[in-house]
Amino acid sequence: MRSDPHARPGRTTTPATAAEPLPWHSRRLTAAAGAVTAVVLAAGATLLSAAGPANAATSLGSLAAAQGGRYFGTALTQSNLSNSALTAVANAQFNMVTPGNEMKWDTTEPSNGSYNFGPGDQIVSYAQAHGMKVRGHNLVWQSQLPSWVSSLPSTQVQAAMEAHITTEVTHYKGEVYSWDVVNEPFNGDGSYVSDAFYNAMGVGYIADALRTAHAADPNAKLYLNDYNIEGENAKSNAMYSLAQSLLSQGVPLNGIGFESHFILGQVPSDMQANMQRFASLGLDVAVTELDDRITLPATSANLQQQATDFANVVKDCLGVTRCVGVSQWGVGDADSWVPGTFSGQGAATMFDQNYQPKPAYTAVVNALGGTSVTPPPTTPPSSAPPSSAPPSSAPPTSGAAGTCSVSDVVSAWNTGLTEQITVKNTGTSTINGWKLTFTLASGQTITNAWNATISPSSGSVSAANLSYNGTIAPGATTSFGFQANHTGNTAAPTNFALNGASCTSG
Ligand code: G2I
Repeated sequence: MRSDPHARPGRTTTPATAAEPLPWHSRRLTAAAGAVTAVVLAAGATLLSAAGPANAATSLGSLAAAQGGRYFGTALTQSNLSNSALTAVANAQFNMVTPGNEMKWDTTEPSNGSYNFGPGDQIVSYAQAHGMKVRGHNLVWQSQLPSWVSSLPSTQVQAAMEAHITTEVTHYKGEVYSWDVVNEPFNGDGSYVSDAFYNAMGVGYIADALRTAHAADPNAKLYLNDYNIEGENAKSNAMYSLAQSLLSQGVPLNGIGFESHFILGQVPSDMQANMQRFASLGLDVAVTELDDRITLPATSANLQQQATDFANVVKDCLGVTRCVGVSQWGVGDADSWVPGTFSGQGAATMFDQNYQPKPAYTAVVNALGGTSVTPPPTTPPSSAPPSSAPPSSAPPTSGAAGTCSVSDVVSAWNTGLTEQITVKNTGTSTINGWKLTFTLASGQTITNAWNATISPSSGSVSAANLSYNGTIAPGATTSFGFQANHTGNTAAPTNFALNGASCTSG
């Protein structure tokens, strides 16, 4: 692979200073009104405690989905799947997966005509089991290309490329949302990389690759993907000219991937405008491999700048109607390619070495529709019913036994967890105003909640409805959730009772 992928001119940004607003860990997050279907988060997060670093509870994927059906993704490798701390965050946060290496040519066709889809299949199965879609990455690239391809006589390269594309795209037909059909075709000056494909076929290899992929899976979105094309420069101009040319020839090109491997403080200020010019051609655009590398050790000012950078990228995407989503390259700093490639640099993702959210995570949540509110409240919002007693409007029958069932889903990582609780009214009367009491496992302390006001933060707690979700019709459900710190016990709560009556589980 190339030794220096990703230096670029920077966005004009003001370095973070001591005059910045309150640090991220003392802010309260309130999710904006989102999609009604979003289970993890719909509206109205209420903070109980401002303490602790893990108070930014929400799902990036759900927030992105509420922003016009966008996604928020991550790269995952095969070895990532056995790291439970990593997968807890991946499952809780992301709804799109890009295989980090498992669909590349050196894995999928290590020798001519001999295919190996096992590693890629594992990623696809994992994604499907967790409700995530898959970006196929990638079909044609000069890197991670087995030597048998570059050793072929040039007269045989086209057939090898077409066979590879047809076989791989057919294998994953219907299972991937999109393909990076050609990856990183340009040099920094906008000239074409002189790889086996270009040398054998000239620039026509790109159209041929796209047509071959389209024939194998007409429903997959077909992308060209590259780095250092996020701002307007010689390389992005070359990509733009190529896209125009391909579209004018009727070549099946659906989108452009902007890898977005940034250097701290150097997100181009014209990124949105640059993505928009591609979108205006009728193409989708996506941020495909976002990270933002810092010279180590990272200072708190660095992390604040990184938060600004990440938020700017997300806002740039949201500003372009055809920007379909954002993917980070790796779940956390421990999984990033950066330290292994750029000596002395790292801390490039939204989650630290222990998968705790960094300021960039909170900034992205906010950019996706959350708001920061300070200071945290000392009393429940006036719109919520009092937490000390059932609301007076609750009918007496709602206290009868057997009128509720409760299901819950826990996603835990090393020191934190999120819990999603769904309450069903199994009775015959409408519930108007509810309070669900339950017992938290020992060592768990709630730091943040959504769709309910919860107090106290540990032990026996009460979750009360907010102004908009107090009514549960017979047979209907309502959901709320919280994030908590734990000291090792990640068990689900027990002793659920709704308005004083025990609930069954289910
Ligand atoms: O370089 C960062 C990314 C730039 N855009 C295209 C992406 O596909 C690329 O991903 C990285 C992977 O994250 C690395 O994991 O691509 C690298 C190779 O170009 C990957 O590194 C390779 C190592 O170089 C190999 O030594 C190693 O055998 O990963 C291989 C599998 O672990």
